[in-house]
Amino acid sequence: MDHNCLFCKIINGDIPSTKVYEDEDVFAFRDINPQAPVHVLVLPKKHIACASQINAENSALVGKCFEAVAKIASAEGLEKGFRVINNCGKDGGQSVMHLHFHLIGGRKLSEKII
Ligand code: DGP
Repeated sequence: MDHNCLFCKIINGDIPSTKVYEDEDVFAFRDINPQAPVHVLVLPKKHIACASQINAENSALVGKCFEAVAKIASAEGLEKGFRVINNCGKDGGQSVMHLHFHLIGGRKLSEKII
């Protein structure tokens, strides 16, 4: 745990959140500023600052996050599809430096970024 990290504090229960999923390695909660009817942040419990820090030692946790994405999407009724977004670093628009994936859905999403 990084004691200066907002998301580590949420995972640890020091800051409240609306949890939607938890297992040994992954935690997921609703975004405070939802951009769609379903907007869940899915993250590894282990503090990894951003996607540029993914390596051979920790990449399995990314797979675990995407296993959770599939489970949450099913539980949230997103059979028609959804979008997963990761912002990395300053130019990528990342505001909280704990690796996380935005799971967004529940409506027809607008214009693609790429
Ligand atoms: P990003 O910009 O990709 O780093 O996304 C950070 C997201 O985290 C942003 O969509 C808002 C959300 N967020 C920030 N602080 C809190 C909080 O205290 N609680 C919850 N639930 N979400 C938060």
